[in-house]
Amino acid sequence: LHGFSHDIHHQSSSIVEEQQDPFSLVADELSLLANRLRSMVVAEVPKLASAAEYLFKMGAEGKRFRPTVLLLMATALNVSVPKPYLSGPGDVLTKELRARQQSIAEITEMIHVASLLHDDVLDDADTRRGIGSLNFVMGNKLAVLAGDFLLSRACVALASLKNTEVVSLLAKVVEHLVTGETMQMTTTSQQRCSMEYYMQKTYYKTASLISNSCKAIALLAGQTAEVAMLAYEYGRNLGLAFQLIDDILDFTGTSASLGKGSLSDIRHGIITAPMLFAMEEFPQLRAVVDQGFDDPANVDLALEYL
Ligand code: GRG
Repeated sequence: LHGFSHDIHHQSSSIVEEQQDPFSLVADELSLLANRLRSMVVAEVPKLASAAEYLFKMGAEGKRFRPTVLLLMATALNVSVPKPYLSGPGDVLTKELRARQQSIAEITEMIHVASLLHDDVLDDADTRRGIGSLNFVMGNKLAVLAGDFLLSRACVALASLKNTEVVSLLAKVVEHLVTGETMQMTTTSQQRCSMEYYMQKTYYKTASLISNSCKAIALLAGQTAEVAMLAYEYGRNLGLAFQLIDDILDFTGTSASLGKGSLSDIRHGIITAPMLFAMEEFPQLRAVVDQGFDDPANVDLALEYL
């Protein structure tokens, strides 16, 4: 993100000079997004309504990394919106365009939160974003239904953009999330210890949402297929890097900094990048990994190699 804000610096130095932090560059739009999400997920049935309210509770909103990247991507790409697209009253069209891109940021966050809800059920997690996870507070059944509800609201918002390419891009991401999660759940010992498998799974689980939503921002801006592909590549690499750092933080972070318990991957038997790199250096770690991590003593043993 800092690299990204550096690029913007060249285009619009005044914005960055005032506020160096990339998140604060879009602070107003992030609070608009928070309000919009709250109003978009109001449900008819009281139980579902209170689940939705809990999800977008103030102070437990997560980092909003994806919306921030998308809004900054929009700022970068709208600078050079092709002229034919802007023919007519430029200001109105630019505002409309920005609103459509804000909608992509909202849809992306809704898909992300839906995936977190289902993930916490699958992992039986008790904490998320520094508070009790929805499954912990309201039960697995409601957490699954709240995830489905959010996905439905995301689909409705997506359809209203009336852009079939963007709809199919983001609809496909849901399949990718499910694919990545399934790949993670059903590995053979060989796959668990393969960097190639890890990267493929990580693309599906984390990078696909970021890359395809970045591409959607470019497409809405009327950019060429080439620029849209570059936006996709940027998002893909950023998403992979984000997950690598997330994997490291699982080993180095604290409950307070992570908003959930640390060492959760290894305790769930998930082999992430730090362990894969350690295995390259210490081949004897493979035998420890193969024993699984049901026994906490084995977790401690593996940690000695990291
Ligand atoms: C129902 C859409 C849907 C999917 C079901 C469970 C599942 C399939 C997919 C799980 C995908 C998943 C949880 C990937 C991890 C992505 C990730 C790095 C999450 C953490 O993101 P942060 O750190 O979280 O941005 P905050 O809370 O800050 O938003």
